[in-house]
Amino acid sequence: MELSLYATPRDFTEALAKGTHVIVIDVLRASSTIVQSCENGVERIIPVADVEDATKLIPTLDRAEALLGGEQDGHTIDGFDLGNSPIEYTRRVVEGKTIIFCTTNGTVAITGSAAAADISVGCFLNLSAVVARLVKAAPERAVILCSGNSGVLSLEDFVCGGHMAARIHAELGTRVTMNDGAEAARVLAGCMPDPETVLRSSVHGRRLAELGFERDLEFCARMDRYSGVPVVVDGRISGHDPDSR
Ligand code: 3SL
Repeated sequence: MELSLYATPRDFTEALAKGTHVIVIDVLRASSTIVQSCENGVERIIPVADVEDATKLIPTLDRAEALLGGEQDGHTIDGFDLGNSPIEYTRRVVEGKTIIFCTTNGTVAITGSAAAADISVGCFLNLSAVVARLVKAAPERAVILCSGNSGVLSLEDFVCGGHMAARIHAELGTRVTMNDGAEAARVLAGCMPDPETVLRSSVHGRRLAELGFERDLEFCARMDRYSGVPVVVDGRISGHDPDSR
């Protein structure tokens, strides 16, 4: 397996995406919110790149069954039902629902990966499961795509990707070759074993704490809380991939 890690989606072109298996990471907070929603029985999530796409889609759905979720600058978007705090996405709120989901970086990374052969969503919450699914699929080319923050590396995504690269390396040994991004992230992750410390020291984590989302940091730092892996098929995330369990 050729494993590449991109610190942001900026250099991950459509040509590079073709034929690859991609794991999209946005630890704070889009990936964590998607994983949490799938755990809590959401019917499907439609990730969109911007608010305009979300507002175009919502009239096409039964409003009683559909929710608008996501953030701008960390806050709930005007007219949306939910923000981007995974702890808002309880079973009572999301079970059986369709969520149109729009965030600054995470959903942009997901929609931008559309040309890939396989797209899964990963974070600390489902780290072992998303790695196991990839190793089982054994694609020739795999990508760990960190969402970053407006084109800039995010420590929490990079270190989470590094833990994934380390696990893949441990599983496959000489059968995996890594690009410099994957190797750098793997080495850094070895020095940062505690996710909560990573989240609390990152720029985005500190900003979320200032905005009052302290509990989200604690939640998103939980390693392997879940064993399901959200997968994106034809632009939709439909609960969990049964093969991943
Ligand atoms: O950028 C994103 O996609 C969001 O996850 C950012 S935030 O954590 O909701 O501010």
